[in-house]
Amino acid sequence: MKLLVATKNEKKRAELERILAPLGFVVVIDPALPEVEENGTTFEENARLKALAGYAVSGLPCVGDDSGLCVEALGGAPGVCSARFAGKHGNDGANAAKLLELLDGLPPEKRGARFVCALCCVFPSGKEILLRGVCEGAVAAAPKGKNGFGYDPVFLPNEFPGKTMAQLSAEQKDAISHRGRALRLLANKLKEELA
Ligand code: ITT
Repeated sequence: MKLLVATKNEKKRAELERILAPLGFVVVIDPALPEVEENGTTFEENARLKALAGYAVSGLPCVGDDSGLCVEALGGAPGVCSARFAGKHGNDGANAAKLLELLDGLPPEKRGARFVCALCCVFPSGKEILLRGVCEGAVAAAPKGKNGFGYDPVFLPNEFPGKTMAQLSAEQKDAISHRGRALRLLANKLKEELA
């Protein structure tokens, strides 16, 4: 099944593709994808806006991904503002530095956080699937690791004690990440639909 992924984030697109391809999906991108104003207040609303915009330009079944980091000590921030936390959209280094500064001095037990990924898939029939995946963990004291993107160098997933997400291989990240979990749920739903 052909699926358009409605993202302008290259690293996110690569993750979507490397998880969906082995599940049997042909991932396509559309260079004409418009810039979507992410004015929803939830990850789900924004994922849906992206999926609808992608479908509108391509006519293909389309997946939108809205994701981010929710930090307990910050009341869930940066949340849907994760990409622009420090001002400029997509400045990963500045976003992570701002987060570490805000949590400076907080002990490990007060640094709880979760990555969230909402996916919305829209179909030419008008049908929509909406779901989310979560990865629980904590914010590290300092950045470590070179893999991944965004907040990966400052996020310690519960499944790999003492390691940041950026110290994991792509396979290790996909097995436990918010995006990996959400995509596997989506793949199962799509297979049920098509059965
Ligand atoms: P599109 O809207 O074009 O898909 P974007 O980067 O603007 O790309 P989002 O609005 O969903 O995407 O923001 C996601 C931000 O959340 C991203 O910039 C990272 O800072 C963070 N994020 C999401 N998934 C992440 C992951 O797997 N690892 C680290 N940070 C992640």
